[in-house]
Amino acid sequence: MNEATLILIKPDGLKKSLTGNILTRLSETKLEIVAAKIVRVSRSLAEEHYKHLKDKPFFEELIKYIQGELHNRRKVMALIYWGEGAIKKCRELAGATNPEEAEPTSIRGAYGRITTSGVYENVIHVSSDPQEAEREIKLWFQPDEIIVNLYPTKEIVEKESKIRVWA
Ligand code: DAT
Ligand code: MG
Repeated sequence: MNEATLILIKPDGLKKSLTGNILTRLSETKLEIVAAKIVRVSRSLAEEHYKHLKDKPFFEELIKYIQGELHNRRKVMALIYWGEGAIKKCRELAGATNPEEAEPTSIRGAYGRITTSGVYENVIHVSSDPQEAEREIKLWFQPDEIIVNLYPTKEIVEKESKIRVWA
């Protein structure tokens, strides 16, 4: 069954110039990229994304990490991969959450590290299951930014909303 997963190349991945390497590794899956963009991560987006970890002692550092404050790179690359078994395929390539426990040939095993303050800098995020994927994709992307119809949508008329257009 086709499914979708959110992928984030985290600020350490961008700072270490790993985008090409990571995308090359992910291309082994033969999945399709159906959305991609560079995002400046707000505090509220970071907190919402990691809300399942808000009681953990490392939460504050994790928020700083995903916002790029630990790497002076205030952006992440967000993509959606889509196809048969997308979540399992991408999580296998990513490797274990803890980079020291990840297979050395996995993305996190090859490129991740644990900082002295204990943050797992594991260069990539992959959704953990279909429910999380849906929650995360709806958090990071609007329907029109995705080239396939993943989830039901509706049309609304927004009155008096201010948008920026090219001058
Ligand atoms: P994953 O990213 O593999 O889905 P997760 O959702 O449990 O893992 O955790 C999200 C991120 O939080 C993870 O990529 C790195 C960080 N993290 C998780 N557990 C940690 C720990 N024990 N110490 C430090 N950072 C941790
Ligand atoms: Mg997770």
